[in-house]
Amino acid sequence: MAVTKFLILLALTVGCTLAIKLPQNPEPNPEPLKWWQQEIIYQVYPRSHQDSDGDGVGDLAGIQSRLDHFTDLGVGAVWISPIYKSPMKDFGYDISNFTDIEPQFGTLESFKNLSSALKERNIKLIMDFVPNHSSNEHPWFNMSINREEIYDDFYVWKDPSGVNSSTGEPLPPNNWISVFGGSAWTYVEAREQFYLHQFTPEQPDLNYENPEVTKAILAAIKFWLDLGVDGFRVDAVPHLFDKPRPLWTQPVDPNRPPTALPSDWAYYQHLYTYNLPGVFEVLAKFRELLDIYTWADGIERVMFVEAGVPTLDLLFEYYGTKEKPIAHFPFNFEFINRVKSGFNGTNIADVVDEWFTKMPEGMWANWLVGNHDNNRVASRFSPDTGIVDAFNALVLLLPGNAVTYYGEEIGMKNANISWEDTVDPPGCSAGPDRYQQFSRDPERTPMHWNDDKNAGFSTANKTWLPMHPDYPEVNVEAQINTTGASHIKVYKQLSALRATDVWRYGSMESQAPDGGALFGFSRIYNGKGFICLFNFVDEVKTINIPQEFEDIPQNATVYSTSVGFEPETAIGSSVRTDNLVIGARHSIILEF
Ligand SMILES: *[C@@H]1O[C@H](CO)[C@@H](O)[C@H](O)[C@H]1NC(C)=O
Ligand SMILES: *[C@@H]1O[C@H](CO)[C@@H](O)[C@H](O)[C@H]1NC(C)=O
Ligand SMILES: *[C@@H]1O[C@H](CO)[C@@H](O)[C@H](O)[C@H]1NC(C)=O
Ligand SMILES: *[C@@H]1O[C@H](CO)[C@@H](O)[C@H](O)[C@H]1NC(C)=O
Ligand SMILES: *[C@@H]1O[C@H](CO)[C@@H](O)[C@H](O)[C@H]1NC(C)=O
Ligand SMILES: *[C@@H]1O[C@H](CO)[C@@H](O)[C@H](O)[C@H]1NC(C)=O
Ligand SMILES: *[C@@H]1O[C@H](CO)[C@@H](O)[C@H](O)[C@H]1NC(C)=O
Ligand SMILES: *[C@@H]1O[C@H](CO)[C@@H](O)[C@H](O)[C@H]1NC(C)=O
Ligand SMILES: *[C@@H]1O[C@H](CO)[C@@H](O)[C@H](O)[C@H]1NC(C)=O
Ligand SMILES: CC(=O)N[C@H]1CO[C@H](CO)[C@@H](O)[C@@H]1O
Ligand SMILES: [Ca+2]
Ligand SMILES: [Ca+2]
Repeated sequence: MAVTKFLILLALTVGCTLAIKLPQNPEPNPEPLKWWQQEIIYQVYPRSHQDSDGDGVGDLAGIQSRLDHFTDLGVGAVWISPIYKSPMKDFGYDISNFTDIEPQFGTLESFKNLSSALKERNIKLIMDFVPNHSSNEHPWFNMSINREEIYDDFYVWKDPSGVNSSTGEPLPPNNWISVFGGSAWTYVEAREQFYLHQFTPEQPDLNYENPEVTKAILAAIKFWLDLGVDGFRVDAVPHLFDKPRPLWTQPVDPNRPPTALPSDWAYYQHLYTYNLPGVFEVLAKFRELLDIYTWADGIERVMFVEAGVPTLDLLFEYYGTKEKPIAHFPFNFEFINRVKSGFNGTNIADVVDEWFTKMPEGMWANWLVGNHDNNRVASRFSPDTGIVDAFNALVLLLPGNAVTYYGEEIGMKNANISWEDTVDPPGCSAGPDRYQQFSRDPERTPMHWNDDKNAGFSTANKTWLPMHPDYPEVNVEAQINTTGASHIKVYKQLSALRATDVWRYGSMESQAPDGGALFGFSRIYNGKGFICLFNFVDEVKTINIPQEFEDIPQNATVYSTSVGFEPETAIGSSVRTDNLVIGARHSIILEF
C-alpha cells in the first residue's frame, strides 16, 4: 500500500477566502500513522524540569522521577534540550564533548537509565543536536588553534583585514555580526587569526566545508543511535554552512527594526552565513545515517530541524523531496511569528490554510506555540490565560505533529526576571537597559509541580532561575486536585481525542466565520467527528455551525470547553449546533 495514501494529499480552497478542506481518507483500512506523526512531543528544558540532588538545577534523574506526568498527559515522545558536556556559557548549546553527558545533568549511566525507563513506558526519546558550533573548550578547538593534523581546518579561521592604526590591534576580517550582538569574529594570538562564531565567542562555528567535520559529527550521531535514541531535533540549521571565501561584507538590512543598533544581528542581511545550499547536503548525510537504522528494524529514527527562515517556501525546502527526503519536518513557528497580540480568527486561518496549501505533497505538518527561545503563550496575549486552552487545542488537534513546551499544559507564564538574576547570554550582553528585549530567562523558569517549596522542583534555597511567584496556584497537583475546570484537565481531554481514528484519519475543514471573529475546524471520519470552535474577540458570539461547515448534524455533545467557559455548559451535555453561544475569548469542542 502506498505510504502516501493515508496522508493529506490535496488542499482545496473552498469558497472565496479563509477556508480550507482537506479530503477524508477514502481507505476503509488506512495504514497506521507513524509514531512521530501521532505522538505528542514534549520539550523538556532539563535545567528546569526536576532537580534530584538539591543544587537548584534540574537533572536526568529528576526527569526520570517525573515520568508519570508524561504518561498521565498521553505524551509519547520526549525531546530534551542539550544535555551534552558543556561549560554552560549558553546553557548547553555550547558543547565540549558531543558524546558525553554534562556532569550537572548526570552521567552516561544515568542517561542509559533514563533511556531504558522511557522505553519501558513506550515513550520515544529525542535528543537535541547542535551541529553548528562547538564550545571553545572542546578539545577539537584547542587542536585547531595548534594547527594539529585533521583539526587545522575544523573551524573557520581567517586573517585580520588590517590593524587599528590607533591601538595597533588586529581588525576582524569583515563586518559580520553574531546573532547575540557584537562582532562574529574573535582573534586568537596563538594562530594570529580570527575564528568565526555566529553565537557567543565561546561557540566557534564548525567548518562544514571540511569533510572531516561532517565525519566527526556523524560519528557522534551514531554514538547516540547505538544507545537507543529515537531521533534528533537539529538546532539552528540555517547557520550550519558558511561561505567565508571571499569575505563578503553583509549589507545593512533596509527593513531592519528601528531599534536595531549596528552591533545587533538584526541590523544586517546575512547573505553569506545563512541558509546556503551546502546546508541541505550536510543534513541529507545526517538523514541517510538515520535511515540505515530505520531500515534495520522498521522503527523510524527521525530528524526535526529548527530553521528560522523568512518564508514558508524556504522552510519547506527542509522537507526535501519524496525521492530524497531531508527532515521529517521543519518546526512550524507560524503561531509564534505571525499571531500577535490583537489577533483574530482570520490570522489563525491564514496560518493554518497557508501551511496546508503550500506544504509539499506527502509531507506531514506540525504545530507548536512556544519553546525555550520565545515568550510563553500564556503571556504573549496577556492578561488572557484562557488562550492557553485554545492554543493547546489547535496544536493537539489540527492534522500534524504536536509539540508542547513544558508548562504549557498548566498555562505557565513568563516570569519577571531582574537584571541581577539574568543569566541568558543575549540578555547579559544587551546590558541593564535593554536586557528584557533579548533575555530568554522569563520563559525558562522551573516547572511547577505542586505548592511546596520551589513548586516541588528543588529543595535548594536558590534555584538557577527564580521561581515564577504564581506557582502556589498554577501547578500540576492543584490543577489535577481541583473539582473545577483546569488547563491540565483540558489538555488531557485533547490528548485523548488525538488518540482516536477521527483525529488520525479524518477530513479537515477550517473556516473563520463572522468576519474572522471566530475560527473553527472540523474533523470527520466514517460519519463520526468533532469540531473545535474558537471565539477570539471580546464579545459573545452565536454561530449556526451547519451553515458555516459541511456535514455537521443538528445535535452534538459537548466534549470539552476552555476553563471558565461562558455560558456555563456541562461536559457531556447535548446542544443544538444551529444556535451555539460562545463567550468572549472562549473555545469549545463538540463531538458527533
Ligand atoms: C568524550 O567523552 C567520551 C566519553 O563518552 C570520551 O571517551 C571521549 O574521549 C571524549 N571525547 C573527546 C574528544 O574528548
Ligand atoms: C538508575 O535508576 C534506578 C531507579 O530506577 C536508580 O536506583 C539508580 O540509582 C539509577 N542509576 C543511575 C546510575 O542513575
Ligand atoms: C590547550 O592547549 C594548550 C597547549 O597548546 C594547553 O596549555 C591548554 O591547557 C589546552 N587547553 C585546554 C582547555 O585543553
Ligand atoms: C580603533 O580603536 C579605537 C579605540 O579603541 C576605536 O575607537 C576605533 O573605532 C577603532 N577603529 C577601527 C577601524 O576599528
Ligand atoms: C518587573 O520587575 C521590575 C523590578 O523588580 C519592576 O520594576 C517591573 O515593574 C516588573 N514588571 C512587571 C511586568 O511586573
Ligand atoms: C536553606 O536555608 C535555611 C535557612 O536559612 C538553612 O537552614 C538551610 O541549611 C539551607 N539549606 C540549604 C540546602 O542550603
Ligand atoms: C492534592 O491532593 C493531594 C491528596 O489529597 C494532597 O496531598 C496535595 O497536597 C494536594 N496538592 C495541592 C497542590 O493541592
Ligand atoms: C480580524 O482581523 C483582520 C485583520 O487581520 C480584520 O480585517 C478583520 O476585520 C478582523 N475581524 C474582526 C471580527 O475583528
Ligand atoms: C436533537 O435533540 C432534541 C432534544 O434536545 C431532539 O428532540 C431531536 O430529535 C434531536 N434531533 C436529532 C436529529 O437527533
Ligand atoms: C531555537 C534554538 O534552539 N535556538 C538556539 C540556537 O542556537 C543558539 C546558540 O547555540 C541557542 O542559544 C539557541 O537557543
Ligand atoms: Ca540537580
Ligand atoms: Ca556555521
